[in-house]
Amino acid sequence: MTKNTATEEDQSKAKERRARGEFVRGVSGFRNAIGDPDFPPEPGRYHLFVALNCPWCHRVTLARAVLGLKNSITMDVAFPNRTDEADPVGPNLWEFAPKRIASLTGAPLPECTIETGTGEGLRLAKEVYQREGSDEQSVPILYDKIARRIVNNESAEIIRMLDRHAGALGGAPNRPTLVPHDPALLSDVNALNERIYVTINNGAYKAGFSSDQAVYEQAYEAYFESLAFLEVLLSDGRAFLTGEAFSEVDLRLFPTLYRHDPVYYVRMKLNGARMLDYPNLWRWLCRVYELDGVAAAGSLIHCRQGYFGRSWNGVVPLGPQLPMRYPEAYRHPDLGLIST
Ligand SMILES: N[C@@H](CCC(=O)N[C@@H](CS)C(=O)NCC(=O)O)C(=O)O
Repeated sequence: MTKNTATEEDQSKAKERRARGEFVRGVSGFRNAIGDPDFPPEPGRYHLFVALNCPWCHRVTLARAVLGLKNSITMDVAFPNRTDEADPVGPNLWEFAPKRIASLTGAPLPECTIETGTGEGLRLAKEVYQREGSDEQSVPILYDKIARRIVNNESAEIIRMLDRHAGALGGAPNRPTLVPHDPALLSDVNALNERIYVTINNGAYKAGFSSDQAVYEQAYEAYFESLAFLEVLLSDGRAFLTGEAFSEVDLRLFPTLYRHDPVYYVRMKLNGARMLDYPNLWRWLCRVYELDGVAAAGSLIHCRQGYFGRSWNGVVPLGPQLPMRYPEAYRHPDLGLIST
């Protein structure tokens, strides 16, 4: 049924697969686009609802930052842990709670905001959907503040519409082109995106959130095979995955590899190797981290607080500590040359 497995997971036999313990990501319901007659590209019109621990949101915050759209697309940030069983509405919901205390820091998280996109000061991301009769609850959400409607809640599509309309949305004149216009290059981008989505971005969740040993092992193998493949791809000295220019492929790989050593190695049981063990991928990670806006578009505090919350007794592992703490380590491409 699913058309594009670079965007979303194949849904065939999803019910049976879930019953066997496989984590199968669902399909997003809002699929309009900026540029449709109802949603003209204009600075100041659009809004994002995100959580900084969510890797799908991270794609979108990265696109907003590198395209220079931070002043023209507003954004609300949810607390990294969802609601719990004691919540009057229910557990497992994203909450706008700037005063909530993070167990990791013993203080509120300064990036977290109240909800401002609808102007109604909603508490839960779910309520943004409920206004439109939907029972979805996921982030990211791209919202139109003029039409007062959700535009789209599929990150792969949101980053493409931000790129396509970056000029009209108020983007920086010197911004990168994320999706190449050249058809040959575009087909490389699409093929790499698909492999990276299936085996790395979503593959990490399949490894970490499935309760079946065989599904986990297959996801683990595929994840590390793809890392080895990308390590070889970068070994010719190219700066980015499709050549000398930063593209959508780099943007979509980054949120997963940024989380690998400090979070996924433990949480997703992806403990075959660290990013530090891949000198080319490590240097690539540091190169992307250095780009304007990238470091500020993510937060490892939110990631560590969020991933080790409900499913990890609320206790957050402290490492890695050697050879350096993260994210400081991402400022050191030289660390990747140390072989252990
Ligand atoms: N297809 C969506 C997936 C987004 C997604 O799965 N977000 C997670 C957070 S990382 C979520 O909010 N899930 C809703 C839930 O589990 O209740 C996208 O890429 O935009």
